[in-house]
Amino acid sequence: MNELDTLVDNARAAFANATAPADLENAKAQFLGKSGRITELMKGMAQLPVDEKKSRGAAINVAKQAIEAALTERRQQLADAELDVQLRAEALDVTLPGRRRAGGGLHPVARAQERIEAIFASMGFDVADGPEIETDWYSFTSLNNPPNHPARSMQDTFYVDMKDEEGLLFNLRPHTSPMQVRYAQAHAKKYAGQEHMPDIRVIAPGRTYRVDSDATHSPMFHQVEGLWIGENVSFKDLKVMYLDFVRTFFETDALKLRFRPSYFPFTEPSAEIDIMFEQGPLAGRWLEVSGSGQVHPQVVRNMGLDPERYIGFAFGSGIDRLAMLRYGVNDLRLFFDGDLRFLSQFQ
Ligand code: 2NM
Repeated sequence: MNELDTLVDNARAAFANATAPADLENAKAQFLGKSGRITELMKGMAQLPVDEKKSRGAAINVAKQAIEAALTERRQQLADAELDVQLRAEALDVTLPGRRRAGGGLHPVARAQERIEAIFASMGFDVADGPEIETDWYSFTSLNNPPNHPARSMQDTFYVDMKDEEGLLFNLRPHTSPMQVRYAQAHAKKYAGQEHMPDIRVIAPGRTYRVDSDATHSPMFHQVEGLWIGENVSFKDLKVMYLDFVRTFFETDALKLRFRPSYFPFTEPSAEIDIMFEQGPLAGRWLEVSGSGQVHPQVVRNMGLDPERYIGFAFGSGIDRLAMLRYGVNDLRLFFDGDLRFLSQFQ
């Protein structure tokens, strides 16, 4: 092998050894640079006799072109390899499953409340919403609670360290009745002096508070109270309306309802409402689902209405309890522990 072939082979080997572009450019300088091997060979031609110059020059040029071609090829290889590394690093696997945002959903008690609101709205009831921090008058006095009635005591009601105009502490409402009284007052005022007043038909759903905590009582719970007052509203209307409500809520007609005598300061007479499923896991047992009664004349008066002319009924049910019966939940505390393994089952 002649000297020029060896030089080309050496250049190819040096280029192949270069694994980074900077190495390759250094290797290039050794062969093609100003003081590289090819340049030196060109300079060496000066001493040659004229007739040898031509063939020697042509041979050096062939070697130079071969080295240049090898350089170009190696440059391309390195550039390709670099691009390959970059593409691998940025590769996306479009077949991977997407990262899904966990779906939110309504709390089972909120779902129950929405159902209750929709059912009563379809029966012509308005839905009223109001303050959770109440005055003594709205929570107790207006509802015919005697001043020393135990419902008022510190055992039962949460008080807020703030006094109202009468110098009495505000409370966290222990029932939603205050909202019924507020609604009825506004209604009475709106139609005062007019010959005809439309019936009051309203439900007041929402959060309520009592000092109580065990498997069936939570210090914060939910109530829905209903009120229907007019000139000729009776227990018969309550029974028809409430039976229709529970049959719609529980999605079954195989259900019986009974009234059981009871006592509340704000109603006279008063009754507990029990239901019995005729089918399903709860069948055959009377279940208490509501308190109710004919609104006490004093309460009607406190609403701004004449109890000689207007009469009606009210009821109060626990939304949490209705939700427990509907969804088959046996411990009230599950609703308020915030455990997603429990809550996500209702979505
Ligand atoms: C109950 C039971 C019986 C009730 C009474 C009133 C109002 F505002 F008319 F006085 N609202 N809700 C009532 C009656 C509530 O809950 C167990």
